[in-house]
Amino acid sequence: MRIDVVTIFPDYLAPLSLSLVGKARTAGIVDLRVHDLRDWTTDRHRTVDDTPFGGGAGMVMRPDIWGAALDELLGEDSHLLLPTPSGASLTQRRSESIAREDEHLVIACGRYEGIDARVAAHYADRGVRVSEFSLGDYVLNGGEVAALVLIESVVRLLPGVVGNPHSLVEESHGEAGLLEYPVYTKPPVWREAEVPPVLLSGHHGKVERWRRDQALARTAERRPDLLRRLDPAELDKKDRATLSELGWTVGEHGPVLPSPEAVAD
Ligand code: J9N
Repeated sequence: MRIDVVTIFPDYLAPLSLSLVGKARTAGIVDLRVHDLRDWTTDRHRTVDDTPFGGGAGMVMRPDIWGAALDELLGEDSHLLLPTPSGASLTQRRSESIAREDEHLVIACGRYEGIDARVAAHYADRGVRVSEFSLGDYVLNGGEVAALVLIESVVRLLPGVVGNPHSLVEESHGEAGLLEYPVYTKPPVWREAEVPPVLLSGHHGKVERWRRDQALARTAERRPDLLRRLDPAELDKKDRATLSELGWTVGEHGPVLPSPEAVAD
């Protein structure tokens, strides 16, 4: 995969030389290049922004500078990605489809006030695949951290990057739609806290059941939104018994928590 990142802060992307993404680069699995947007300016001050039409606080990034950069970097089969707090949140499913389908990503990191809206519209009109994405409902100063997150989440899914592909499916936000169960290692007692005895029992079936129950209980407690989205066909009798003990019932659309008002007295 080829990835081009355009930013006014190229040093912000320095961590992409480290760890797993750094290894994927040296292994030739990903060709990642970081560009300074100011290289496409033509004035003495290397200006990339201007005041907003209609007034208001802050500055807006100029379409002419972005146009010059993106005309040069986009090819026939590129996916233009724009981090913005107004985009839909990045999800594991989205990272998976990018890792599976895209040959070339161009990530345009704007500042918080944004890039002139005609830029995304222009490339979409020209037939470029354009996606605005967010990381969540909080404000960053610019798109650089969002670019780092997207790149790490996608690159780790490329064939040959993560040593054991098994660890890619057994994790939180994996296909089961549940949070991960808690994990433990040695020592078996640490500051008087014991590892749950079932994990030391050597009984594989009991361990699997315990982990599934922990995943269900954690998801119910921490992410009821995820629990409600589970496909009821994926829940067996034992899952339903566990959920019932947690106060949930499984309806035709998935698990539901009966509201107190709905209970007859
Ligand atoms: N989730 C999120 C993205 C952002 C951005 S992208 C560019 C500026 C700010 N803030 N929050």
